Amino acid sequence: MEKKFTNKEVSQLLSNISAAYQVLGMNPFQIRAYDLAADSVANASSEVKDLWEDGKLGEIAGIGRAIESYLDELFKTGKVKHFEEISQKVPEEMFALLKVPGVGPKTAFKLAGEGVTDISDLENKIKSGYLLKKDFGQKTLANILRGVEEYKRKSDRILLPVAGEIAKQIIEYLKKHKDVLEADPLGSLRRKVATVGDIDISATSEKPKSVVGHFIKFPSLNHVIEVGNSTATISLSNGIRVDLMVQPPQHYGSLLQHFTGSKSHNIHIRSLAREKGYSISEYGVKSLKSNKLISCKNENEVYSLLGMQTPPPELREDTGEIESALKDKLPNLTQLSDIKGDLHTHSLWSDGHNTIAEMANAAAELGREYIALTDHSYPNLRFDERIKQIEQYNYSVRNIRVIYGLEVNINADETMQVDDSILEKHEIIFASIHTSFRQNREEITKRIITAIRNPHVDVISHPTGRLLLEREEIDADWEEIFKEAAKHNKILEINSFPTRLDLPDILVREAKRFRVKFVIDTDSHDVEHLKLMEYGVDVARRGWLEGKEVINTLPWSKFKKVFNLKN
Ligand code: DGT
Ligand code: CA
Ligand code: CA
Ligand code: ZN
Repeated sequence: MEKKFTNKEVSQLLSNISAAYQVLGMNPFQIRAYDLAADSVANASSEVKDLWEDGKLGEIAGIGRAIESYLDELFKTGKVKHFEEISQKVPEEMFALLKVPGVGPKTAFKLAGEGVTDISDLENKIKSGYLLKKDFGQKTLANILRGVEEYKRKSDRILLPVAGEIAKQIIEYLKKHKDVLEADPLGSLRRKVATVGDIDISATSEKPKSVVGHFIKFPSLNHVIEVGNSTATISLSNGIRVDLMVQPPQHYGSLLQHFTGSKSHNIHIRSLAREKGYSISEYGVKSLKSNKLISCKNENEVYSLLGMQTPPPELREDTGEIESALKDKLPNLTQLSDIKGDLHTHSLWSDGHNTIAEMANAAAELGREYIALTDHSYPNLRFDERIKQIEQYNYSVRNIRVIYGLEVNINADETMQVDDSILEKHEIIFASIHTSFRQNREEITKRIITAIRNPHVDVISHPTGRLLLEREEIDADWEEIFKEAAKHNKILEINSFPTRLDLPDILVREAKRFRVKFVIDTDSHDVEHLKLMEYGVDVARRGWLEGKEVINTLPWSKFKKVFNLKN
């Protein structure tokens, strides 16, 4: 099978060579060259292997001639002889240890030398005191252990759609059992958190024990972690954990309320309940006066007993939703059916997989009234020809309007990837950071603010640059950015792509306080991606956004006026 070589893998390989060079005490300039190359591959907006296939490897700044020829060898033959020779001079185990934040090449080398084989072995050998006896300081080991915890936290979580798909299968399986009346996904999955720790499922049945018995026979089960009369925890063959809780119908509302969480929401709700003379748990609501259980078949009954509205699950983080619900003042959150257009998409003109017509037809199929094609503004793109093609499409089709836009890189030096004369020909401009993510706070903030001030820029897309489970957010002064966006009437994107979900929910809520406006879009590179809009809507809801704060909830007749577009 031909190996794929993703940017992540290539970048990892180059970092490993840099690490080996460092341990072997090689020339600092060579080391620097590998670090630079690893960084630019990790941050490249296209797949490096694709560029190589097109003979465009040289276009990536940061890859020098020597490394370019090694990558050529890698993609041609699947390996690099020189890299293998270098790697053989250091213990192989050190490379796995480098994944721990804070562990550099020298430490990894030393640890491997002491017989540490992988990250979990590292954790054991610190906790058992073994490494303390081996010439590692207490403080160093405490730092490493903190790095191990951080690594575990990050790698343990799963993306929301992945968790959703698994939960769906389990629920279908549960519902096949005759004693299951209802089954629902709960926990962080129901609150639509961007990443999920474990999957929580509830079921209602008169015979909880028989439901639990069925659950622990789920086909892709790896092993049963814990099992009781009405609860069980299992681990699936892919390592994901699933919790099940079952309650009879008269208390199912209490279970839904408890198991949806969050923990901090529940703690607040329970103390509120006490003030009102109730005790709330997953098993039911009890009146403190009569010491009797009160039946709550659904969640609304629990919340209304406390004299409040039912907060949408996405808001249940104890960040003001309880106070609002008590005052009957919950926001009217935006929803998927409000969305009228998709404004960030790519076609074959840049790195997308489909033609403009295919993208537009698929969007129309989903009920969108408009779609903006915002291909990357590669400087050698035939911009005029592309615009003409879009205009021709618009001329021939009535059910959707295609907007010709661009996604333009904000260069590290604050300039734009292409001249203003190119930007001004287009109907909408998205500006985004695709390189040099690790500039300091002052530099990167200024970079975004300069883009906001560019009169041609309409939207800042995926503002934090994070890639979930992969790349941290940039370090920027968000308050400054939100103020500037509000002042210049510029829009911030909520990117629906499940690895991005960017702006993140917490920043959405903060930006909202500055009266910033938003668009929710898919950043589709394929017709299939157009369906990912729901995940961006989830983020908007977790950020407390109402429909009126999201520009692409406007029907075309109003949207075109905001952007001054012809029909
Ligand atoms: P996760 O799994 O890390 O993505 O986050 P959650 O929110 O799904 O947390 P999880 O699976 O530990 O627990 C599911 C829900 O159960 C949680 O959202 C609220 C409830 N819960 C768990 N532990 C406690 C607790 O100690 N006190 C209270 N009041 N509720 C809890
Ligand atoms: Ca959970
Ligand atoms: Ca759980
Ligand atoms: Zn894009």
